[in-house]
Amino acid sequence: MSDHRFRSDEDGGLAIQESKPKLKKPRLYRVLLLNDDYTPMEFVVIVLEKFFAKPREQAVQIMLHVHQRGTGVCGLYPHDIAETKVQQVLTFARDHQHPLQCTMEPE
Ligand code: TYC
Repeated sequence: MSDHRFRSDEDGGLAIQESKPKLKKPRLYRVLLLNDDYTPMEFVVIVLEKFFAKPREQAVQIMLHVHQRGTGVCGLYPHDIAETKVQQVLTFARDHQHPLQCTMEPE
């Protein structure tokens, strides 16, 4: 019946482990803005629009939240993207002589 010389799944005795599709969800990090007494409100709104793609209304809300509560979330990102955003904000603030601080923390 089934002639072993012509078996189509012949593997020479090797066990083949099928690999599972294994794209894991990345851990996310919150990027935070910190309040200070000197950075102009308008500058913070521009930061939220420019680096976090927030529409103006939402940018104003987040800015006011930070102003009133001390800190606020700009967005959730994988580690390397969060790190880049933090650096972009710090560089932009320093370039404009504002003391605005930005940091990240695990979700
Ligand atoms: N507190 C600042 C002011 O009164 C405004 C401000 C808001 C600064 C948010 C930083 O992350 C910040 N001009």
